[in-house]
Amino acid sequence: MQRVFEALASVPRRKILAYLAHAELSAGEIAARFDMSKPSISQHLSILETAGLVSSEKRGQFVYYRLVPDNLTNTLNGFVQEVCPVGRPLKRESAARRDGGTRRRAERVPSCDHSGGESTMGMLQDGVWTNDTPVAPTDASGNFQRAESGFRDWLTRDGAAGPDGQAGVPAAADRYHLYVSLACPWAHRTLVVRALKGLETLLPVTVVGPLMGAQGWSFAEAFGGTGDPVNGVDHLHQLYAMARPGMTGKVTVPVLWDKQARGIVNNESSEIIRMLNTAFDDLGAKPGDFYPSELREEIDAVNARVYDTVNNGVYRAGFATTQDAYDKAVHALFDSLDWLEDRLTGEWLVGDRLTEADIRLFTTLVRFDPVYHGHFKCNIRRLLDYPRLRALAERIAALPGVADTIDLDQIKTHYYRSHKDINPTGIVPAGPAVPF
Ligand SMILES: N[C@@H](CCC(=O)N[C@@H](CS)C(=O)NCC(=O)O)C(=O)O
Repeated sequence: MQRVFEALASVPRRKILAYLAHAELSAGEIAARFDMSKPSISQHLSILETAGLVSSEKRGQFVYYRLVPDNLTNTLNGFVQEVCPVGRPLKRESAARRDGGTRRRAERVPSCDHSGGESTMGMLQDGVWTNDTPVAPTDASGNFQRAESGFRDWLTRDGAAGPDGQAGVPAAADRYHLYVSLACPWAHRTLVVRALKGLETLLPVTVVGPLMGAQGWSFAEAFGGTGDPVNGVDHLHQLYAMARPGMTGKVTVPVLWDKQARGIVNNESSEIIRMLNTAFDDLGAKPGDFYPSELREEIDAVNARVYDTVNNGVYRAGFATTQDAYDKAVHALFDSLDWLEDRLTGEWLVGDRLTEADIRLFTTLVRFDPVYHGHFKCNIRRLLDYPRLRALAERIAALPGVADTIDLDQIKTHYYRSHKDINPTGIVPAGPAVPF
């Protein structure tokens, strides 16, 4: 598919859209109509055909091409979203066309519309990628609603069941793989624990590009991804469809992938970090317990408030679609930040050691001033206005391997360019300076 994007990237967009509008033409006719050389149009069409986007039929001495609209629409949506620098997701619209003097029913063709409107994003529906669900689903009162993660098996040292009886799979070298986005705060948690536990070799990582385009997260190197050496797919949704054919649901990072079973073990970050805390301990993981039994009750209590009002709270503020929903979210967020600042009398949030409570807060703090303060309107105060929280974030960033998990470019690019409904121009701000 990457070849298709590369080929398409070299074709003026109006010509690609013109392909769409002419459902059945010979290469020669297309070339003549759009002022392109026949070899170059044939080359594009044959790439599109290899990718299953057009079919061809030889009639007499001519080859006629017919587009496969669903596949092509998906691909072009991805193309325009990811390649056009300020492109919006394609909107379907009608276009009447004349063919051989007979007015025929219009093809539904996408157009590249930079004029504003609501961003949409995708999910799998009965195993098929669709991209017309809202970026941030809200309830009737304008409150952002986060979907539940759908894969909840548990990685343990020996394959025993998880803490609440979840199906267990045994830790092993060279069996599991982590799929992440460097932009995503939830995925970032898993990278921090992976670094602290020294799991770089035991648990390799694949990184999606920062833009969540019309095909969702992409591995394509052209869009900042690392490629997918494990499954060779271009988009994360293909992995989900492979893991659970016919599934309906969101396609999110992080993903803990089982290479042996060719399936997803778990896609819930709070659970993945808990697994990584101990699962590889017999296989050479570094010492370190970030969920010690004597502190669990307190960690759980801090996590619950931080998740609701801080980690997810910034999204609730940023994706609110009513003033009331925003007001509630933003005040709850800053009440919690004030509360955290007050309770941070020592180095760490719970007890006198680093725990997952700190790690879970950390990935939100890193993004706070560069993204949430402006993009999500969380601007009552900045992280820099909270000396203890800032010091906590800097303390964690200074732990071995953690600085390498922070990529501010990808973080800013992702948020400011993927959420076109709240930042329609896609412009990424230059500042502010942050200590990470
Ligand atoms: N509860 C999940 C949330 C993960 C999540 O929402 N990830 C975002 C990126 S920051 C995502 O992949 N979103 C894609 C989508 O919503 O379609 C977790 O903590 O692992």
